[in-house]
Amino acid sequence: MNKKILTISIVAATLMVGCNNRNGKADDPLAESGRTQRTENLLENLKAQGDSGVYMFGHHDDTVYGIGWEADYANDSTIGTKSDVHSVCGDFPAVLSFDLGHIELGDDKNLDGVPFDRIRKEAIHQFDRGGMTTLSWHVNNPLSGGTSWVADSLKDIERNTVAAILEGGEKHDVFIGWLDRVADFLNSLETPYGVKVPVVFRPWHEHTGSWFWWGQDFCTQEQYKALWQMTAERLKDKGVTNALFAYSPGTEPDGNADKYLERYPGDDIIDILGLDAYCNAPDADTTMIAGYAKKLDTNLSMVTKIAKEHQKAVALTETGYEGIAAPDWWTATLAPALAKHPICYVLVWRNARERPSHHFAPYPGQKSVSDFITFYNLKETLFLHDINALYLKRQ
Ligand code: BMA
Repeated sequence: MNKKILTISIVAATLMVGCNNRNGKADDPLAESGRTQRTENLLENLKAQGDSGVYMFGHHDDTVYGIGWEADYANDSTIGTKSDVHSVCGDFPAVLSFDLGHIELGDDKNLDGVPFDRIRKEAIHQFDRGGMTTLSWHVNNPLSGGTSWVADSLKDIERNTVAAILEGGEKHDVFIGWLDRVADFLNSLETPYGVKVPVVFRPWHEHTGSWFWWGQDFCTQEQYKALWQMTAERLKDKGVTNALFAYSPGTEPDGNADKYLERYPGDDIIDILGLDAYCNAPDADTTMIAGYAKKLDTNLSMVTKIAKEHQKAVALTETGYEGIAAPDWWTATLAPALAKHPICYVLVWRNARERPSHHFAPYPGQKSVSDFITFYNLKETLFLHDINALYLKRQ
């Protein structure tokens, strides 16, 4: 090849690389980390958001069902159109959350009866309108065939489950297949114009308690860390480039950073430091509500301190007051508890259409509606209309 042709080839190749980056998508380049640039931008924006004293509001299964209704899954024109939160304040949560439980089984619907195809479409739609999606995973037990929740009668099996799915274990291959189904789903989160939808993936949550088979009493520290390592590695190997990872212990560390970090899989795996903390206060018991506020304060102080040292974003990855019996809970309890801490989002759990007392967000007629509207209007709270440029590079 003469010099001139060689030069032309190099220029042409350079131009092609410039247009078609390693990902093969003109406008969806991969960053140095191997994740899409938008995914990295999201992470940077989440960190900055926390530091600026505002936080996004999130609600689990918000747009797929609520009290007295369920979306028409056969009709795509209903995607992202109905929500208890929207019915109450005229805006959607900035953060939607869905669960991947039962995707591992190859089922069409998740453990709460929501089709995975609809979850995919909701996440893409939420991205298209500027909001964010987070995904949890209440994965079944591959050894006992049971659910995520430990069954007393199966305790011996539960104790061996994590060991059984790690490398060398009898269920390792099965479990890799389960992870591959998660990877396929994450890879399928792509807009029609070829952009991967960044999401926050939050598996292996509340492991500081012992109600899930990956919980404190059912595996060693090293096994729990290895579980995360295996998860992150397999998703990466399967080409997942659009997932941030959130670590979300429960309140058991109770302000003790060593406890919080005891099973931490490492800065190279985790992007967001989370906390799951619920308000249990039957009959609006004021002492119990105050206890929740204190518990939040103690644990969020700990998490935000750790996050500063590790340069991570912080989120209240799950919270809520089942039934919201105190009508002023949003502005008298939740907002003041969050005001002191640089979190990027707060997420309340679902409004179960099949079990109406199991609701964590208001719906028309619910007793905290008027207070929720005040909460919505606080300058600190961000809903969908308040969000812009979540996926753009920070200047
Ligand atoms: C729990 C409850 C369950 C549900 C699970 C996964 O907290 O809401 O009813 O199946 O989360 O969404």
